[in-house]
Amino acid sequence: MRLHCLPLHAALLTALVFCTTPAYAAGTVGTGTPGSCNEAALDAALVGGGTVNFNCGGGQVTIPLTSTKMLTSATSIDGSGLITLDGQAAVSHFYLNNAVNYTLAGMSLVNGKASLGGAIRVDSATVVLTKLLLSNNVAEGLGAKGGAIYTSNGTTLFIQEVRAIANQSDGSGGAIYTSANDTMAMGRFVAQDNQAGAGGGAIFHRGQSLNIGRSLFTGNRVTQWGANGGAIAIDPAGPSSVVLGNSTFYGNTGVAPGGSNGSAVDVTGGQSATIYSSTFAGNSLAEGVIAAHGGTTATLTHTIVSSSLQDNANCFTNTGGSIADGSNNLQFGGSVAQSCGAAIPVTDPLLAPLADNGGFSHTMALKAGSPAIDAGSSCSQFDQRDVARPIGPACDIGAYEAPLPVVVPSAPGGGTTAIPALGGAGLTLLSALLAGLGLGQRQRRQG
Ligand SMILES: [Ca+2]
Repeated sequence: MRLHCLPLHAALLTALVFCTTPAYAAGTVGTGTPGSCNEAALDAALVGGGTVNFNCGGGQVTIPLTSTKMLTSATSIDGSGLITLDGQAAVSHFYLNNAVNYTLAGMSLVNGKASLGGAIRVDSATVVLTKLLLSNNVAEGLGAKGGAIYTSNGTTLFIQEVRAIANQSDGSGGAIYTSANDTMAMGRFVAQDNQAGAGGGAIFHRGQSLNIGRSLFTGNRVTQWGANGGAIAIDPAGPSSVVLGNSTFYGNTGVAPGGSNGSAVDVTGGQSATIYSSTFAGNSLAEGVIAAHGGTTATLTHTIVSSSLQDNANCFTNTGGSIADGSNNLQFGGSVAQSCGAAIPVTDPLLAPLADNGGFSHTMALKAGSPAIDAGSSCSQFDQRDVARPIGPACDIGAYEAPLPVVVPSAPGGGTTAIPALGGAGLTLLSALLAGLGLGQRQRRQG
């Protein structure tokens, strides 16, 4: 049996290597026309596992599903970005069972429905999800978990370049729920507008290791009184390791101050959590943007926690929880100015609106004069956009590394005009234009 080993992003999954085993009869869905790509053809291609591709005429094709695809053999399915599987608000897409490897790539899984995992349920398998859109999937009913994805029984889940948008769980985990003994690592993930009745508007993590890097959480929410974690609720069932880095949390919400803990992130269960090089802004309607309780310590490093609402502390702790200042943080706003720690400076980080600044997901750029610029030390190698740090004399606080300011002579005879905060493409274009005009001049930022 030949093994195909695909190294995942080293910074996210240090030294982890994922191996698929596509040694079974390969299946191709379709015979070259959109009409040939139907559910029966998909069912036939999936028999026995192996590598499954699509031959549907080269355009976008939607295949309505009437049954969940129950897989028990190692399988790798690649839709090449052209295939949508539609659960028609009646069935989920995949139930990945057995202790084998699965890869799902290049597909949109939409309109799925189940009680556990509206699109994908995983039981004890190792799964790679890459270049997927998970949208409008629902976990419905009493005990619902995981609007798009539910894992259990020692599952290992790797997620890369996946967008989870507008999924919903009546219970916990608007997009994803992990059970005890499961591990999950994700990079370049976007969770937007997901909703959970109970905890974790985007993610509810009960499992062991959780590693999130270079991701965006925006517009996620919890809806029931007492539900925690507008974006992420972390409540491990046993020993765990939780690390969140180089990510932006914007506009996530709880139910109300006093009705939820952690409008963005809630950690409990007595396990430590580390949050580094991340930006929190515009989250509201909970006790704290970041909440730690149940004996849990959340350590912040190189992180901006900013709230514009006067009824919302930036950090909240109770029942033995604590927030640790791991150095180089900023906090701003909120009714309790230094709620993330007395040693953390309270100052306006001068964040620009959430926007496309390059990279896989939107970020909040640092405006000129931001105290976050060059205020870090020994940051991670890349920011949320995969821009190498540091730029300038030091790395920046938060998920976004600001470009060098461009200084242009304003007029013959003297004076300069700073043009800050251009994205990489804009900077390249401006440099080219200036070079053409004989004005090219980049100046390293001082201090
Ligand atoms: Ca810098």
